[in-house]
Amino acid sequence: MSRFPILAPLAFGACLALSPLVQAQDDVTLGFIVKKPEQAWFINEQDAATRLGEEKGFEVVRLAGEDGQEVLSAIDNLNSQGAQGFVICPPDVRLGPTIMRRAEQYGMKVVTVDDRFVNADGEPMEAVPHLGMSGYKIGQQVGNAIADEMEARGWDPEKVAALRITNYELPTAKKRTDGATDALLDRGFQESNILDAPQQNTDTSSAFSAASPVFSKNGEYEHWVIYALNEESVLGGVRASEQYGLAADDVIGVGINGSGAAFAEFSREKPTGFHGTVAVSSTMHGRQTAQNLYTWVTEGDKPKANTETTGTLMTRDNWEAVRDELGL
Ligand code: FCA
Repeated sequence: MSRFPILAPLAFGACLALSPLVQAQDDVTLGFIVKKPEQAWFINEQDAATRLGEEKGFEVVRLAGEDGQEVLSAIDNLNSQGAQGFVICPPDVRLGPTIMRRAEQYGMKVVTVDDRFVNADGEPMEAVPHLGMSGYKIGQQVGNAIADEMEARGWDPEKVAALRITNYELPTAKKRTDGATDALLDRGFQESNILDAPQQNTDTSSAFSAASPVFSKNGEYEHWVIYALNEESVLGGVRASEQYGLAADDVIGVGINGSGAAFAEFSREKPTGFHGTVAVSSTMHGRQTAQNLYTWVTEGDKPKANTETTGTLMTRDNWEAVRDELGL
């Protein structure tokens, strides 16, 4: 009886000091590192995470990581600010093991968003919690949207080419274009009319450079459809089709994301070859990953290994309604 009142508080204090799992809630700083800080998709994710931090009382440090060096400096920078962890969309998924080594040196927790780390064998790093698109299904939605619009325009499949802008180094990108291809083939698209344009990156300018020569070498087709891992890349393909001299009516481009890049295109007075995009909530991606990391830091609950999100087709006709529905 005499010893407990003294020992119990001591033991409790020692426990708190030794337990790195649970963080006082008013002292949380989390990083949010993205590969393309200028793209609307990523700006929106970082905004949503920042807003959540304001609501819950933690700080979000927004950082760019456009290559491996920049990511490592961002992690050093976060460490000097006392951050407990970060959300990241890496510039190259193969950097996963290097990024994790640096984070572990500092005892930081890491979750990935959009692009999932792979290990040296190219397999997903299951130990790092991830949230991203269900790439194959969303790709199928793209393929079906293109097939529907081809039917609506009454195009003869023999005379239609597909510009498939690919990025096979990024697994989610491959899943998306594979899903679109499979859906198109199921709907009767001619396999030999699918022409590849491998892009170096995931942006508009790399897609434009990849697409231009494909148009100029294949002048025999009457109509074109265009797909890629995201709308930024499809827009690069659409711009290349315009430069080649194709009319908007002869092009059906369908993207993925539903971000400011698509809104700007739908807001143009005259329709372009950009028919639509499968919109996914970047707001939800940013908010949910920040929430998952915050819960992990403050309560010790590690998030689920993999969460896959779904999409909704957005066109010139419904884009504002879909945008509002997805909280964009
Ligand atoms: C990748 C793409 C982005 C976005 C994200 C969910 O990172 O590059 O445009 O589609 O997946």
